[in-house]
Amino acid sequence: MAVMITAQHLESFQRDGYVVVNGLVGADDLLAMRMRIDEVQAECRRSAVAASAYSVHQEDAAVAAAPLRKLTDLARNDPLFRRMAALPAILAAVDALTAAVGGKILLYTDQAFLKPAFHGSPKPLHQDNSYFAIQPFEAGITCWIAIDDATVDNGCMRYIPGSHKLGLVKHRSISSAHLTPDTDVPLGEEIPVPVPAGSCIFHHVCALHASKANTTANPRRAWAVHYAKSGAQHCAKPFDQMLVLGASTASSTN
Ligand SMILES: O=C(O)CCC(=O)C(=O)O
Repeated sequence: MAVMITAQHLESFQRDGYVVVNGLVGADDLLAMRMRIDEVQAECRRSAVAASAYSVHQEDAAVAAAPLRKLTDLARNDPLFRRMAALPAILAAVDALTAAVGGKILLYTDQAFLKPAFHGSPKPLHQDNSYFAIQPFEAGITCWIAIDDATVDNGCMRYIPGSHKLGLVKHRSISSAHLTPDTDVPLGEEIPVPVPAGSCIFHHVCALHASKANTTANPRRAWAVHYAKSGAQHCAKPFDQMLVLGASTASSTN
């Protein structure tokens, strides 16, 4: 789909630490992703091998039949998601928004946030780089793809505009799954960012973001694809464990 990153997109990303790009993923691909996510969830219920490959997280770890909260590594395990992570329009946007750092575009990891109907739990406020430790910050970026319409009631993304300018703030662990800021620094106000299915929100690795519970009768599925540039100086994950998805057009070779 030919959607270009414009000067306005770049300006929003630099100012707010995130930018919405509408219409990047088409209806056929959205349908295929929804169907494949349903199949993967069923496979993970049947097979411990599949559950391990996708690092399944349940909404309630203590209840065997609890709805699934998150699947990881879809692109590594599944051809459809591998193709989606390398969608030319998405890689072009990643390239434009990480142009300060050269090298290849790598897949750091990816995660489907499933927010099942009525059970989808909140994701606490955090910066992705509290998990990823990508240095410099401009060498990483997340593309959050709305697989369903994301609304205020079903738990759309919420961002604190400009929070990427704080750099990485100290986080603490609040459960086995979540880190959240642990600092006296004023962080600012979260704002909801509802988007229609097929939109992508690109966010900086230090953009503070969260999502609330899904209180509706339908799932709010989204797929977060986390990219790193091979020109990064440091990442928590070894470079040889990341898939190469594309070449950068950035002139910098660091
Ligand atoms: O989809 C969500 O609710 C949370 C996503 C998120 O935290 C991320 O993309 O880093």
